[in-house]
Amino acid sequence: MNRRTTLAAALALTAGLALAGCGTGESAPQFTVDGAYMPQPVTDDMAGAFFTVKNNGGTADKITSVTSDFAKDITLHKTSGTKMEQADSLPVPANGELKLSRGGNHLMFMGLKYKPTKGDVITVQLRFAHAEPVTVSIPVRAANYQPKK
Ligand SMILES: [Cu+2]
Repeated sequence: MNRRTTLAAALALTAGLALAGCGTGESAPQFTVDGAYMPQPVTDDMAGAFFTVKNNGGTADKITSVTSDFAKDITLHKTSGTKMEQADSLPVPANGELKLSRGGNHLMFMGLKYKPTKGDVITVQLRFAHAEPVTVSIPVRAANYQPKK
């Protein structure tokens, strides 16, 4: 059971990334995450989450997986038409952003440890093909929550 040490390592790496990214003019991927939320799920079977990842660097990257103590199984999903399908990765363009939103790309959580309610905060680690992991705190909102534009 080394989940705790893995998490600690991820946090340490994230802190290092933030420091290394401060004031340097280089073009390595540098991420900021905005507007994260998880609508309070109806059951404890499944939950979704949304946010925007901004890449402030000149190098494209992609999210390849997401881990959390909150759920056994977290997958990346994209929506084509009315059908959602699992994606192996989600691209974050250089000097661009990856948007996860209702009806579009999203994170899908299954095997939840508990049913989250409004006011809870879920912590996840985004893992990239190239950059170090980024830890994101995702507040749980009302089931019908819509972010302000
Ligand atoms: Cu989905």
